[in-house]
Amino acid sequence: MDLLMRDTIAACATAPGAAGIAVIRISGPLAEPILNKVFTPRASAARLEHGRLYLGTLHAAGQEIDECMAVVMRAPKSYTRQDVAELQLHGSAYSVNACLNALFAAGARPAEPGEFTLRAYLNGRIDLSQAESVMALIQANNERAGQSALRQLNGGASRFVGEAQADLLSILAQVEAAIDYPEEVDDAVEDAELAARCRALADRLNAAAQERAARLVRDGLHVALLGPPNAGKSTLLNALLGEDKAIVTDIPGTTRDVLSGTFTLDGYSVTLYDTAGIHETADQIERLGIDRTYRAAAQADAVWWLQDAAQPDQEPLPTVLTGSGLPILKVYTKSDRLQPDNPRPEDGILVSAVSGDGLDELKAALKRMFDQLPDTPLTQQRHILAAQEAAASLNEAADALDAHLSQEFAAVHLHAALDTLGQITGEQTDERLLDEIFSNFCVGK
Ligand SMILES: Nc1nc2c(ncn2[C@@H]2O[C@H](COP(=O)(O)OP(=O)(O)OP(=O)(O)O)[C@@H](O)[C@H]2O)c(=O)[nH]1
Ligand SMILES: [Mg+2]
Repeated sequence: MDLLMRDTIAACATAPGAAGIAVIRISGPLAEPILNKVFTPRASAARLEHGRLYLGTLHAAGQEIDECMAVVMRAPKSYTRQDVAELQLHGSAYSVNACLNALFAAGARPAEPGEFTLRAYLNGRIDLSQAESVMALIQANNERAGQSALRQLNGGASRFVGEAQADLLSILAQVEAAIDYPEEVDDAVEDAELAARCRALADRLNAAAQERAARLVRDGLHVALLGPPNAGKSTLLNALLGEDKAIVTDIPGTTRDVLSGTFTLDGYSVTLYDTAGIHETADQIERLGIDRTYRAAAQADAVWWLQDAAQPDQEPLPTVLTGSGLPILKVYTKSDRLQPDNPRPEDGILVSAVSGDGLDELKAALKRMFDQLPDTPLTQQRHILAAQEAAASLNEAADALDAHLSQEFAAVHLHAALDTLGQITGEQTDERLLDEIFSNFCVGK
C-alpha cells in the first residue's frame, strides 16, 4: 500500500461493459501533464481551467482513440486533494483500455482498489468512517441503506464518536487529576461519581452498537418460508416478488433447493427464501432439501410457517424452530378455497396468493419489524465492534473505581477505550487496518 502518494494513479471509475460513457480518473502530482500528453482540447487553451469540462480528442502514439471530454481539478479542490484529471469517453472496452494504456505509457500507474478514497483519507479530506461510507453508498441497493451511508458520509458516525471521545476525555482528565493531586479530592465520592459516568457512556456506546438493526438497514430483512409440502410456499414467494420465480405444482415435494428473491418495501429490502416442504420422507433428495430448509431458517431474521388454511394441523411446527428464538409468524394459505362454514384460524394471517387476499397484512407485518428498529448512528460492523470494545473497557474502568483500586487502573482502561474509539474515525490506525478496509473497495473509487 502506497502511503506516500508520490505516484500518479489512474483507473476507470465506471463499471466495465458497453456503456454510453466511461469515466477515467487520474490523481497525483503528474495528473495534468499526463492528461496533456493524451488529450487535445478542441478550442485551444493555454492551460485548462479548474473544474471546466473541455471537449477534445484522446490520442496515443499519434493515433486518435476517441472523442471525449476532460476536466482538471487542481489540489486541494478535488476528491483526493491532489491534482485530479478525469476523462469522459465512450464506454467501450476498446476506448477504455486504449485510454488506460496511453495514460500508463505517459507515466501513470494502475490504481489499487479504493486508492483514490485512501488518498482523500490520508490527505485529511474525510475520516476513515466517511471513507467506509463511500463504499457503503456504492453498494447500497435500497433507500434506507443509501440514506444511512449518506448520513455517515456527512459525518454522522464521526460526530457521535467525537462526542463520546469528548466525554471520555473529561472523565480521564478527572481521573488523572485525582492521580496527580490526591490530597485535593475526596476519593470515595469521586470514585463513585466517575464510575457512574463511565457506565453511562458505556451504555450510550452499547445502545449505538445495534448489530441487528445495522445489518437490517444494510442487508435488509431475510425471511424463510417454511411449512409442509404443498402449503403454497413457492406460490406465495412468486406472488410477493411479482414474478414467476419458483416452480409451482400440485405435486408435494416440488421444491428441493432453497430459492431466494428480493423485493423492496418502504425503502427497505426484503429477501424471501422458498424452501423444501418439511415432512417425514424416505426420499434421499427431499431429505437433503429439508436439511437445507433448516439451514436457511437458521440464517434468517424471521420464519413464516405456512399451512393450508383448510387443513392447518397437517404437520406440527417443528420443535427446533420453536426453540430457536426466531420470530415465527403463522401464515394460513389458500384462503380462497375456504368454505363459508370452515373455521377461520385466528393465531396467524390468512392469505391467498391467488386472490391476493391478506398479502397487505403480510407486508404490514414486515413493516412492523422495520419500524421497531432503533435509529443507530453506527451501521458498519467494524464500528459496532469498536464501540462495544470501548464500552467494555469503560465498564472495566468503572469496576476498578468501584473497587477503590488505585486510579491508575481506571486510567489504563480509559486510555484503551479512547484508542479503540479512535480506530472508528482513523485517528488510531495501522497499515494493516487500512489495507483491509480499502482492499474491499472497487478500483477507480
Ligand atoms: N387456490 C389456491 N391454490 C394455491 C394457493 N397457493 C398455492 N396453491 C396451489 O397449491 C399447490 C402447491 O403450491 P406450491 O406453491 O407449489 O406449494 P409448496 O409449499 O411450494 O410445495 P413444495 O414445494 O412441494 O413443498 C399448487 O397447485 C398451487 O397452485 C392459493 O393461494 N390458492
Ligand atoms: Mg415449493
